[in-house]
Order: sequence, then C-alpha cells, then structure tokens
Amino acid sequence: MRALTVLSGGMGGARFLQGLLHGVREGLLPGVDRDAVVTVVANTADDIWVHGLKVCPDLDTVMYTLGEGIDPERGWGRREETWSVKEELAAYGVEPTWFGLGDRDVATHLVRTQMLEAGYPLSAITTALCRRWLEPTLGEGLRLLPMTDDRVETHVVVADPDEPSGRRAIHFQEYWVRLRASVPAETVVVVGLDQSTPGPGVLEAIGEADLVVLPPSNPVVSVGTILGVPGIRDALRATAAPVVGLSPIVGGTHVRGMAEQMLRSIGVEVSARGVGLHYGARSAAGVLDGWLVDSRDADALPALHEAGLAAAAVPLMMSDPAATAAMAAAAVDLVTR
Ligand code: FO1
Repeated sequence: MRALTVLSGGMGGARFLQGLLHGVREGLLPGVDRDAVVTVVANTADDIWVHGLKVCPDLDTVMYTLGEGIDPERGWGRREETWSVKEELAAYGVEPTWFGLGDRDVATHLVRTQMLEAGYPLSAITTALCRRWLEPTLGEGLRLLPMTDDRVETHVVVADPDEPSGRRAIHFQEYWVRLRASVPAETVVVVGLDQSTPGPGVLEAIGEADLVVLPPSNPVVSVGTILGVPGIRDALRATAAPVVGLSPIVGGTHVRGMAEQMLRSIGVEVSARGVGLHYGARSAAGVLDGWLVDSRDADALPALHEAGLAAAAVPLMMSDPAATAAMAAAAVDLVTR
C-alpha cells in the first residue's frame, strides 16, 4: 500500500498519526510501503475567530505534533511557550480571557489571518505553514488538508436559566475550554456544515487511497464533522480502499476530551460498540469495513460482527509511538488479511 488517508481531529488524531508514521517508516505495518504517503483530512469545525485572529486548533495540533513543536503536556499549542500577549490582553480587560493564545502560537494565527485577508483559501495557507513545520522532516510523505475551505463552526447548546428560552448556544471552544464540558450538551450545531464543500484534494485522497483510517478522534465534533461535509461520507462509501476505525471509547468512557458528553447529546451509546455501530458497516449504509476496540471491550465483538463489521480487540492505549504503531498495524491487518 502506498497511499493512506486519515480523517483526523486534534489531540487524539495527532497522537495516532505520530504512531502511524512511526509504523510506516519502520515498515511495521503489513503491506504498507515504508515510503507510503499519508494524507490527513483534518477537522476545521473547532476553528474560532478570537482577538481578530483565525485559530485552527485541529490543523495546528496535527501540524505542531508531527513537526515536533507541540507542548507534550498540554497536547495543544507550542512547547517553550510564553504568554505575554495573553496577559496584556487580560490587562486591557479584553475577552475572551479563557482561551489561551501563546506568543509563539500567535505568529501562526497572524500568518494565517493575513493570508486569509489576502484571499488565500485555508488549504493554501495550511500548505504554506506546513512548509515550515512538516516538509523539512517529512517531505512529501505527509499532506495536511483541511476538510473544507469554507467557514464551519461547531456550537453547543447548553441550558441557561438566565435565557428566556432556558438555553444558549456557545462556541465549542467555550464549551470545552471555559466550561470544561462540565454541563450536558443539549445539542451540537455545526454552523455552515451543510453548505460546505470538501477542500481541494479531499475527495481524491479518499477515492484514491489504498487504506482509509478513522483514528480515535471525537466521533461527533471531529470525525463526525468531517463526515458531515457534503460528499465526504459518499466518498468513503464508494472508495475501493478498505475503511477501518479505532474506538476512542475504552472501557465505557473517553480517554481524554469530551467524547462522552458529545455522544450523549446525539443519543449514541457511550461504548466501543456504540461508536462502531454509529459509524456503521459499509455493507449496511455505514462507512466502515473494520472496527478495532480495546481489549477491555471484547464483549462488543459479537454485536459488531452481527452488524457486518470486521472487528478485533487489541490494546488501544496510545502510550508511545511504538504502542500506537502496533494499533495501526492491527487496524491494517484487520481489513487486509
Ligand atoms: N485548550 C484548553 O484547554 N485551553 C486553552 O486555553 C486552549 C487554547 C488553544 C489555543 C490554540 C489551539 O490550537 C488550541 C487550544 N486549546 C486550548 C485546545 C483546543 O480547545 C483543542 O485542541 C480542540 O479544539 C479540542 O479538541
């Protein structure tokens, strides 16, 4: 196999990609060439305009992680970061103060915002930023594509007794960063998604792949939003490539993030089985051929097989690139044996 395509969100997807690339380059994935090209189709619905800057958390998390610029503890933003701009903005009493823009990170947003204002689409801007972050080490081996060049934003409806309607819609970043997903999400609304079109290269990356992977990203606000871009779900169902996913829910809850709250908001069972059945088998109007669950969730296998999915239970903790590479190898093996 020479062309792999991964539909990715932020932290979970980026960590998976680190291990996948390690596995590819070390020849650890059965049937995958060491010089295979990995194309990442990244979620852009987490994007937020803040202080006049366009911030693209999932694109930047993948870019910084694979470019070795990420802060490993936070899992987002730059390592060796300083926060003078954030502190000065707070000193002016400028909101939002709850969303942390590091000084180094601000440079990325200034470049992106300037290029947007000059008329460049997000895909061209991402290519330009990756010239610094990915090309020197990964060359042509890694392509990072926004799922769409159109503006889409995930908003979350939460209860708010001060509102006449008793509820309020807030940006996903406010739900996650300010509220820490501490209140139930009544509904998730992805503004602009239905009107969006796949970004340049996205449908080809899915249609021409030898393998498509859904990593353990958030199935609602990361993979779910990518699948919601008109045309992408159909491309997944039509591709000749096998499509395999890895469960982000282990032992009944998410490993990090807020997948549990998001799944509840769309009425999907918070389990490895629930997410696998939610994505569904391509033989039954879904998008998957195979679904990997963690060893602790082996009891999900019969229902997954019933639903027409190849399925296996293996360790799914991305504790280091080697462990993640083993997960990627199991995913490849599941749908190519
Ligand atoms: N996450 C936080 O928990 N606190 C922050 O202040 C914060 C700022 C931030 C700035 C840029 C960026 O690219 C990501 C940032 N994130 C922050 C993480 C972000 O909320 C997540 O990466 C995703 O949007 C959720 O998956």
